[in-house]
Amino acid sequence: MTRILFIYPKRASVSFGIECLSAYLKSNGHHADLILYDENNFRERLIKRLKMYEPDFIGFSVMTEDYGWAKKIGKLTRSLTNIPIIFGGNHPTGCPEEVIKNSFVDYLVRSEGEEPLIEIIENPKRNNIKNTWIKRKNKIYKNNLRPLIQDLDSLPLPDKTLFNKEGKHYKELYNCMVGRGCPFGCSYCFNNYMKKLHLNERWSRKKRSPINVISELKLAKKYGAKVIYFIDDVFTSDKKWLNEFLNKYKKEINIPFKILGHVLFTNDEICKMLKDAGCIEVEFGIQTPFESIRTKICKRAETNKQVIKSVKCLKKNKIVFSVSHIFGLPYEEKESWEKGLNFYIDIKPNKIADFWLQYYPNTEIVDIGLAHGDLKKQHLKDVINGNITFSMVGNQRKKNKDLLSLSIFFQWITILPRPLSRFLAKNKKYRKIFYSEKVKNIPRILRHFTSLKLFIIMIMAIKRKIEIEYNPQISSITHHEKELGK
Ligand code: B12
Ligand code: SF4
Repeated sequence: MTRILFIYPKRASVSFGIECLSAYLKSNGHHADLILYDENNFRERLIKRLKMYEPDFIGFSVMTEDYGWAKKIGKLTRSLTNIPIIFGGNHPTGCPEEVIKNSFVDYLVRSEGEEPLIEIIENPKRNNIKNTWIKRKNKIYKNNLRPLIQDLDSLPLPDKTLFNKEGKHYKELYNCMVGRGCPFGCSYCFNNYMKKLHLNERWSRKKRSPINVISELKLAKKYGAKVIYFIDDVFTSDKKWLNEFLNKYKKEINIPFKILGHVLFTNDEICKMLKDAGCIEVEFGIQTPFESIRTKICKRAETNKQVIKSVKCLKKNKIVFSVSHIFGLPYEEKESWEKGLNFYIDIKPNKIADFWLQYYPNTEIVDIGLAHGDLKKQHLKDVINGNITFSMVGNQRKKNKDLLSLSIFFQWITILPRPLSRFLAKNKKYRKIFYSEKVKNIPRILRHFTSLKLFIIMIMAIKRKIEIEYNPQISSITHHEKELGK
């Protein structure tokens, strides 16, 4: 039995990738453990864990935004031990030349990690393992990719024990993935690169069978899941599957859930199915209110008309929805930001999540940005080397007061009456009011307050119902009042 210790930053959400790898390792007779990084005494905690757990390998799962962190902690780890270190995840997949350069990276895994990881730990001296780059003294073995896993039911259920023992919230908001890949390939998204990497294969995999997913969720329910979060890129992409799954879900699981959706897979029939099964929130990307930028730059297919239609269906079925927006897209004229406001005011989402464009290496938008001059070669190098900070939109807001006002106004649009929002949008009046980060979070707090209010009303109603049921006096009065039509 081989032991592998994963090191991952402590954040609100689990790493589903690590959960999949851990399950695969365990089903093959190996062992996995996890240490979460935070600034609280990490070095000492790591030393202690290395001593107690005695791992044979150490694994890092690295998204581009985490690469700067992973370099720092990889270096620290190597200063404490010579145990081989494996880097996997999106950034090593997209930028292997850069990542393998680090003296502390011994093995690098590209794309799906289950099979290559097992092969590395079972044959650490082999050089020709598909999906890996392997470093031996001065030589690097760059191996080809293997086919993608198409039968997702063949994989073991994700191992939730690693994160569950780190905090109750990991259990309560349960992340579940029913497929892999996305049917689309938007220019700025990592799927755009992964599709190119696996050009002749089916990147958007057939979803797991409903029975397989339900068996996972029964365990989730047993261990205390309060909300299920389906983190598939487009959960609703297969209507037939959705119908079959949601029918089973309603009968056998019946816990509120949220999903990531897509305008082109949001119609009345789908919304009804979702609502009926307990969907409380749909998140989807619009990225820009400007249709021509959306189609030509983001390479997204949905028109504004289609966005409006989908939003109507969500509202009709009383499903909360949030949209994401990207600032900093090339060719988007800074002054035109305001013009798009009316579109957001019209659709009035429950939340607008705004991001600053991050150029992921090898995605199509990199070429667009370079050609336009918005993206400088040095910036791209910084992304590849991990010299970027995560909170890009936060940084941009600090530098640019107009962007700050706009970003704050986005939050207020979600709660203000439309005529008032339109009034504030006209001649940029909102800039006079929304100029401080301090007021940005007020709508979020108010939204929570509204749900708290609803919660209290609900509890009071339930209490009243119980009182009525157990107190015939109140009950008779109520029925009497009813009869009198009061
Ligand atoms: C859930 C999710 C999150 C969650 C959890 C993240 C996580 N690590 O799981 C949260 C909410 C935290 C999150 C945050 C963000 N995310 Co996110 N997220 C996703 C999402 C939707 C699913 C991830 C997932 O579970 N995939 C499925 C698993 C099976 O795949 P996987 O994680 O890649 O793991 C496999 C392989 O990569 C490999 N592997 C992974 N790690 C390791 C480690 C070792 C040792 C080995 C051997 C192999 C290996 O094996 C795994 C199994 O096959 C993806 C989209 C997607 N479809 O992947 C985006 C995605 C990962 N996110 C992305 C982004 C941009 C972000 C944010 C920056 C968004 C933002 N602007 O706020 C933040 C970053 C936060 C930060 N500080 O860095 C990008 C990353 C692009 C990139 N080049 O890194 C993705 C790909 C979205 C996209 N389509 O572009 N995200
Ligand atoms: S629809 Fe979303 S997940 Fe799919 S390619 Fe576009 S941005 Fe990426």
